[in-house]
Amino acid sequence: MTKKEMLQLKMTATRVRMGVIEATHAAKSGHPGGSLSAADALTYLYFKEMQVDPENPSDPERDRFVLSKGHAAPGLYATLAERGYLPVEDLPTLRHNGSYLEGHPNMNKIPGVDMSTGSLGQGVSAACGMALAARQQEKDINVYTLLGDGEIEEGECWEAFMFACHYKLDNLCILIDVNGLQIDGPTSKVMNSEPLDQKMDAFGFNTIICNGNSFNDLEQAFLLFDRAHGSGKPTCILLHTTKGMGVSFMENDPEWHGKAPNDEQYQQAMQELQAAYDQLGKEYEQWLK
Ligand SMILES: Cc1ncc(C[n+]2csc(CCOP(=O)(O)OP(=O)(O)O)c2C)c(N)n1
Ligand SMILES: [Mg+2]
Repeated sequence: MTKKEMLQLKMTATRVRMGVIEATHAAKSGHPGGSLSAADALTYLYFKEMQVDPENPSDPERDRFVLSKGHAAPGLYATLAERGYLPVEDLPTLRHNGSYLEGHPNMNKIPGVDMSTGSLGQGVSAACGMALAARQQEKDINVYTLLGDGEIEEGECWEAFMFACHYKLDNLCILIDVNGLQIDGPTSKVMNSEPLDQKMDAFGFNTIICNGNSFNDLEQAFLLFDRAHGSGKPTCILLHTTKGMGVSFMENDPEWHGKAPNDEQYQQAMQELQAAYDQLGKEYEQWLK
């Protein structure tokens, strides 16, 4: 990827993070931690990887995305807003009475949401069904789904993983946000899933480990997914990320899994993100010269 593209993606991901903070602060609830860890992957998916058109969100030929870790809804909504599916100004209506931006994604209300999720473990199963349907209809559709590393403590995920490999769904890309934390502590203490790469390999996946907060790494990982088409193997990308990424006091702290910033914390978070954005803007201008 060119330096210009890289800077643009970083700036977009920073605006996505600002959207997450705006939304959760206004809602006085919601899930910033896992939205921030996934912001780079969501940005890459919607701005580089997926064949989608915000002008035609229900195009039957579009690639599909299922946010299996549905609590990261603020991250998805902020990404959809940046991509033009919905107005950025609507983000602060998150979780308010009457708003279409519910605490977890509702496919019947939000343009660009392909599956309603929130009950952990279920989204990945729906994604498998979508990938199988696309294959049976001989359509060139990729299906992407994002899970959390706490979510995979749900047995249903492993049933879906078996299904994906049994049916050779090489148009399916399972992303797992390995941020090391779930709702109230480290996944290694609550229910250790490591060595995850070996487990996914053993199930039959084309398994890729990447830094999920690096656009260079993400580019390489999705290239390997592309190359796996025709192999009969579904892809699993293990995104090693930092929960709360981009807001210093939220990073690596399980407290920020499902808590909103108060007014003071909101100010600090926005200042940090604005400073990062301005810095990227300067680099971008220099590059243009
Ligand atoms: C079936 C089900 N059980 C419990 C919950 C409550 N819950 C919401 S998020 C979460 C922890 C998820 O951790 P992880 O998948 O690691 O998410 P991330 O770190 O990416 O935010 C739990 C237990 C739920 N949404 N669904
Ligand atoms: Mg996690």
